[in-house]
Amino acid sequence: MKLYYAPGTCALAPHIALEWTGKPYEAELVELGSEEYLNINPLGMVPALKDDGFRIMTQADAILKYIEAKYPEADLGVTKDPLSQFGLDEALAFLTGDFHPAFWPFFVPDRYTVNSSTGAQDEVRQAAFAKIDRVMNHLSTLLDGGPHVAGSKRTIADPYAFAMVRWTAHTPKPWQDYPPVKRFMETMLKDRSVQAAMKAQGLS
Ligand SMILES: N[C@@H](CCC(=O)N[C@@H](CS)C(=O)NCC(=O)O)C(=O)O
Repeated sequence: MKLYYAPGTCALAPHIALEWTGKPYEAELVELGSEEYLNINPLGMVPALKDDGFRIMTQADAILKYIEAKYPEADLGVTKDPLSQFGLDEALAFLTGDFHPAFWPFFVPDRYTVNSSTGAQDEVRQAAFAKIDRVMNHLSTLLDGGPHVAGSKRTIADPYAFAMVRWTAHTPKPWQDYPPVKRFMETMLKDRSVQAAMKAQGLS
């Protein structure tokens, strides 16, 4: 299995999940937007995954689910009862559909307005920050009931949240200002596999 990543992006999530499986894998650093990477993944985004004989796989949540399904012995999912499954799926959908998109207008405001003035770009960032704060508050609520994003055990939702929560370091309200998220992040940062994936991506 080969994971394509750019440092500190949401590709950190499957990188941690792969570390958690303990199975062999490769991780290849790519340059976002480069011709070379577009030839591998026409969407030009990370993460992407290549597994034996299959086409390139994209979409962080689908990749995480694939890793979980491929290595059941790593126990990165939940029990098969419908409510547990719903809890994990709901968390993954929140992370993909609400959490991740909240950040992009903040980081690349020029994609969200055709007005290139500093004022217009700042307005996009302000509007984006309000949404980031909302999703961080919701994540705080999820983490208030226990140390994991979904259910009562470690799942693929944990590294997914971890990878993106790190981005709040660049916003006016970093994760340390949301107490349940702070507890979660500090626990994750002590995890050896998390540390290994971060080291491999040149992150501290
Ligand atoms: N829908 C994709 C989005 C992936 C995505 O936006 N990845 C970011 C990094 S976190 C990226 O590659 N951005 C490059 C770009 O937007 O050009 C997924 O969930 O995997």
